[in-house]
Amino acid sequence: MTENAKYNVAVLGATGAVGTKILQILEKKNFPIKELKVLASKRSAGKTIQFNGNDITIEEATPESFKGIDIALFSAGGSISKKLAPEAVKHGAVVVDNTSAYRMDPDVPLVVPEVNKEDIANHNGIIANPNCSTIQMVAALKPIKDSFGLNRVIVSTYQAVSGAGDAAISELKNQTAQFLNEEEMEANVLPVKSDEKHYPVAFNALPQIDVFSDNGYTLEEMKMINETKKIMHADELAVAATCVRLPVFTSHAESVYIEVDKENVTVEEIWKELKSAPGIKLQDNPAEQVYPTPLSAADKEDVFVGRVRRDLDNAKGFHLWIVSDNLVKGAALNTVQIAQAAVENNWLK
Ligand code: NAP
Ligand code: 3JM
Repeated sequence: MTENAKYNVAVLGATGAVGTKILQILEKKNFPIKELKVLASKRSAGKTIQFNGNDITIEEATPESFKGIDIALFSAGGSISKKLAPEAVKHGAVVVDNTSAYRMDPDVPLVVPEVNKEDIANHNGIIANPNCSTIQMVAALKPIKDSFGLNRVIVSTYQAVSGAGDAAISELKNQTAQFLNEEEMEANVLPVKSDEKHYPVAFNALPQIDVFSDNGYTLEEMKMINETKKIMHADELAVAATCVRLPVFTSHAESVYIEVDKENVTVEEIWKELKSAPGIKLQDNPAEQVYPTPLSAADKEDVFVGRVRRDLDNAKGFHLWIVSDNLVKGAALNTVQIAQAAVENNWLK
């Protein structure tokens, strides 16, 4: 990095659940910004957003928005990324994309800096930020894989509504009030806004996140499966996922079963690796009821791991409970960390 270099940064989707967090984290990390452009839809154009104490006017995102931009952080949905990321790249920007639009493109690095930061160097203008559920899982599994090998992962998720945007957050609030007032709960957003049926999430658990694919898995489950193999450079790793939406506002939790390669690994050895891993905090003491929960992880930057225990039937099997704020490490923080790594290592080009 050139000493004291500053960059023109655009945030697309700046008014959304993810975009709002991205702006907070850029501020908190004192990202080297020369000029900041905040972009959203026509609906928001002309309104203002506060950044570092200044009012910044929101602009409608168009292909021309990216003229002179060095780094563009995208979180306005997959179709908008498909349309505007190539335009931003044409104008010379490096795009960090938070949607699923480019994640499995072989030409696009898919990065969790604690796991595969070096992949950023191979970008051709677009770097993809993984799905929130994938990020926290691979961050915790990386130190285990490095020390003991990893053959299989079976994960069940307990995901917060904020992963489905501001509309889903409002829906859980409204349904909760309706239920407590003994009114009928209205469901229009979850499990998937564009799908045929909608079910209340309040006081419920929905085993559908994103739409179904032909193999019986949802797209969210297929994202976890495919993205995990790509980020860990492990095509041979067996991964299965069941993704469930819960009436929780913030933080995804995951019950994860793993099979390591090495014989006779102990829980204490796994603890030791997790304790020294970047971005991971071990909270595991059953005797004192210590373990992470969605509320305890909310607004924190780390991925929290607890309940590490040996499987009772498979000597190479272990169970873990992994919790992290889905909008922080699961989305905005990881995006900003990718941009920071690109800047610090001179990987913007
Ligand atoms: P959200 O709260 O619904 O916000 C959507 C944002 O996109 C708003 O800023 C909205 O602007 C903007 N937008 C919508 N249509 C647009 C258009 N035609 N042109 C420009 N901007 C437009 O959703 P969110 O939860 O922040 O998620 C946004 C996207 O980020 C998702 O669709 C998903 O692809 C991605 N995401 C990724 C992760 C992850 O795990 N990495 C997690 C959650 C979401 P207005 O306010 O003007 O409508
Ligand atoms: C999280 O394209 C869209 O409408 C957004 C769908 C979406 C995604 C996605 O596929 O990009 C909503 C919430 C994600 C994600 O991170 O994969």
